[in-house]
Amino acid sequence: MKKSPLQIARASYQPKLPKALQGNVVLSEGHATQSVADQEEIKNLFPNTYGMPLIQFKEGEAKSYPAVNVGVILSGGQAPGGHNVISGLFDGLKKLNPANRLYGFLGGPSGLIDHKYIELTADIIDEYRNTGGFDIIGSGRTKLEETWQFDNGITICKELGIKAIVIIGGDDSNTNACVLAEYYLQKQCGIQVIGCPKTIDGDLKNEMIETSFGFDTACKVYSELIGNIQRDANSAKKYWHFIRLMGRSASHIALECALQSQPNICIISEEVEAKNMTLNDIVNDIVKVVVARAEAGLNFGTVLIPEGLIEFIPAMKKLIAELNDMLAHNEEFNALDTDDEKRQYVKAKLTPESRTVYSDLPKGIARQLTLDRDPHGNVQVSLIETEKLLIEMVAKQLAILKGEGKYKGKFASINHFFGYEGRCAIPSNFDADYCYSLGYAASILISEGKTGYMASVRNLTAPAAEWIAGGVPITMMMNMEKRHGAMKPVIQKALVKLDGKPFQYLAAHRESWADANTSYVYPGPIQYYGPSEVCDLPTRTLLIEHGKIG
Ligand code: FBP
Repeated sequence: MKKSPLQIARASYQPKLPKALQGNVVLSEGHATQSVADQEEIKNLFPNTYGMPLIQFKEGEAKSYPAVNVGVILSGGQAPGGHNVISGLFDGLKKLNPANRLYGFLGGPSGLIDHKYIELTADIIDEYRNTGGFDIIGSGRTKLEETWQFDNGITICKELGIKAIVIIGGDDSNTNACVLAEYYLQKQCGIQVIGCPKTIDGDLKNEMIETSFGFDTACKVYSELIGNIQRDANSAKKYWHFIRLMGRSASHIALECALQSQPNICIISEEVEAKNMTLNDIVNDIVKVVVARAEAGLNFGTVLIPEGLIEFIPAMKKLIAELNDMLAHNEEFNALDTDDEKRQYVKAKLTPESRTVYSDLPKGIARQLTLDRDPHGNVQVSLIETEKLLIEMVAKQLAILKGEGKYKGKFASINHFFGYEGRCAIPSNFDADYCYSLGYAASILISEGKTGYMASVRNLTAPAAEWIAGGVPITMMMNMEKRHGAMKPVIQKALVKLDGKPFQYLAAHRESWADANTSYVYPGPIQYYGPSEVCDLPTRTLLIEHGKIG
């Protein structure tokens, strides 16, 4: 396969490890832990994996470990650094015992269920060191939730002599990893399960997991693009750019990109919900900034919009819930021929409040809300082009103001959606090092016989040598939440905290970023070689959270 010069150079990059992982490692175990909430319920549901201690790795004496075979699974959306988790796991296992073997299940969790796998040898691993993507074994979104799936897993693990499975995934996949660990302990089948925190969305984080991997690289790629757009906007001075950013429900990506690039406006879904804002409130806020900048002769700007916004507008949330109930597997609706008939059908069945919201929406968006549905019959919120919706509504409002003589500017807009551009980027040094360390930590947890743990690496704003590696019991991160109508034990999803330092930083600065003294920052592309303060920099979210930026 032909490689770019950067790919060739990155193949020989040696990821940095925390000091405690560089030589021989011993475990230091803390006190018993408890779940973040709903302790009694979680304890009852996880009698074997509840309350286990936190684990920290320390430098120690050499120790010999019996050989183990291990299986690894990539689960869910791609995130930069996945290949380094696998190479760290491979190197760690080989160092602990050269007879250890690593198998990769193909295409995500379904590989375990359907017995599709390859053995990951040194030759294969070397091809993928420090590269983006999940293509070494592929990923998938099959959920490991049912006992027949777990039992299929036992069959293949027995066949291959696998004693441990590493699941690299987001909050849901790690929740399932914990359920699997508990099930295998109950069955006494001798298969350990270890999780690794992956997702560009940044919503798998808590006291012990400072960030999920991939968030750093993805945000740096999007911030570079936003910076480039801002430089263009500031040069041409004629367009307003509306930029939607991936990230599912949480606004961490939009917030981090705003902290890096200082756009004129950054909407945070969690704030919209907390302030009970309507779509019109959001539009009016944008209009105010557009008008004020136009008065200063600046008919350009940038607006960052988190992917999940629409779900956080309380009135929209209600409308979507009503549509989900009404349209899930609704044959009567599906039999209607024209868009107009469908629109009338929906209007007739909505509550008066939701009918008004629905009627006020631009027709294209209203149509999207009724057409694009997932296999459960729910609206696929991430497919809704909120950036276009906002542009249309802002333009309408500005036209009214123009008619009233309250706005004299020009509004020309361009819309963007950034997501796939960053999910498979070559991992930044931060993600390359962090992921390699996570994989390495997983290899030690396995060799020490642990199960139901997530590999953890903390103190991430310090140089890599000072990072603290260990394991966190997954039950510690759990609470009970309603999913598909029933209460389930799940890892608590981390949305943007409005009293958290990163949001507070945005809130304190956004007025000055919006006004006529354009304060854009142009982050530029990820740097892999050069001074450490440029190449090894963590996200601004982490730096602000750790008090490194005031
Ligand atoms: P996960 O890490 O939770 O799997 O999601 C990552 C993500 O990129 C989201 O930001 C986005 O909404 C979703 O995946 C897109 O999914 P798909 O890859 O199926 O298009």
